[in-house]
Amino acid sequence: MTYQNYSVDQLRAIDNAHHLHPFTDHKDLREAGTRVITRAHGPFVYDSEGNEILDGMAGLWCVNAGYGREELVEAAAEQMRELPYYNSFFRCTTPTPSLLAQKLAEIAPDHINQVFYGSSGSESNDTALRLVRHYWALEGKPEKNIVISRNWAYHGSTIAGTSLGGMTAMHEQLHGAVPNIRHVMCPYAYELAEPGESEHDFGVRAAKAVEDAIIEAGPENVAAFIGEPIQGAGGVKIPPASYWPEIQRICEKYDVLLMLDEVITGYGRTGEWFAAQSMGIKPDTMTTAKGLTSGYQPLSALLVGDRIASTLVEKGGEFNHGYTYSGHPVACAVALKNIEIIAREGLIDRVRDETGPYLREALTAALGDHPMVGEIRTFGLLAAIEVVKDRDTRERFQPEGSAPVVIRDHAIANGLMMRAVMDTMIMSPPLIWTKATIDMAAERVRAGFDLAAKELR
Ligand code: PXG
Repeated sequence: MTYQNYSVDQLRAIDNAHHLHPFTDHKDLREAGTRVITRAHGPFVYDSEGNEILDGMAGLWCVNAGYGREELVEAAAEQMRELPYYNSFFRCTTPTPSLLAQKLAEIAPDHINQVFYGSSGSESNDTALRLVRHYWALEGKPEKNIVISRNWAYHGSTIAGTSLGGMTAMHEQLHGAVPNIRHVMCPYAYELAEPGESEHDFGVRAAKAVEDAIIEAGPENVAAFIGEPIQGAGGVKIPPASYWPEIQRICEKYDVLLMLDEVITGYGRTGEWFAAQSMGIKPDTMTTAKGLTSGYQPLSALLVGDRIASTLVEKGGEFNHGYTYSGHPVACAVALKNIEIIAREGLIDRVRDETGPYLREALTAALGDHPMVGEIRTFGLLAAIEVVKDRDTRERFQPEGSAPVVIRDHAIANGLMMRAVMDTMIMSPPLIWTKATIDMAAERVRAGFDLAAKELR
């Protein structure tokens, strides 16, 4: 490795001098310095000090098949030798994006059979937004172009992704969002359900907020609703079971397209290939990325349902949109191999039948009685723990979001990588975790909470 000629201190200094990191306070980072991750294997990452850290976030919600997969390395190397790049513009294609599209059509819900590629979730959400508006224009209804989204949604960091998303701090720096995108409440029962309101009723009420927004805008003006099946970056907000079927019903009632953002939930995380299958819904578009290649290559795939695809094909006319790396042959080769591995090793069934339920049991056993835990929720291999100062009143520590950072730092020091989102601790581990890995993680989270409790009291 080229970097092995440098000491860790030199690498830190170089990073500090030249590297602007994403979602970072650059003044802070210059003072605090960075943790240098140098290698990884299986469920572990290793830092420059040689610490072994269990990766509870699968990188950034993406390394579904775990680290150190030689087969993925080989798939990339083989493709690079044969054909490192060619475009899929101007009536050209290359073999791997075609074969991957066929595979994706096979594992996606039946009514989804077409794929448009990008290199990131943000890019594919841009594609999705353009595509639904283009669809309605082709259908002779160009005025049907408003998209309803939700507070706390994360749909990426490009201008379209930020505009679709519902993160106020990101909107504040946007200085002009993409027009005609509206936001409604998200189905976050822990904070938004009324006292005494059942999960079911809350889910129906949260879906009704979408219907109200459609009616207010006029259904003839609304192109689509977009949502993450489970809000990830917003704090693993798992909707009540009543929510998605209601959303589906409402979209059908007003002829509004359903755009599902499966960037985090796709490729096994919820115990099915896609959360659409877990929730039993039929989206018109599904944005996928991350777990598609287990993060070994940057690649995203917008999965497009038959309704939109058939209009594109029947009406014709160029869709003026695409990226240099749409259908990158190397990224697609890695994705094909990654999907083969996930299927061959039965990782998805394991999440659904074994590790998903066990993650919930283990976290509940480790933390269910902890004075700083307000709620534990999981779905497949996604987990959230609400951090409170008082379990009964649900009072939070002040300032907002301060306590989880303390827990996170202790968890990392104890060998578990976790993330803090406001007042919620979250986990999204690789699908290769076993019951033994989960036990190890649960013990380390508990240690993180205990040490934080001592520090905060
Ligand atoms: N949609 C969803 C649901 C995502 O989670 C994107 C789109 C954008 O994907 P790209 O590949 O453009 O980043 C994401 C990405 C976090 C965090 O802090 C989450 C994401 C990205 C960066 C940080 O949890 N999710």
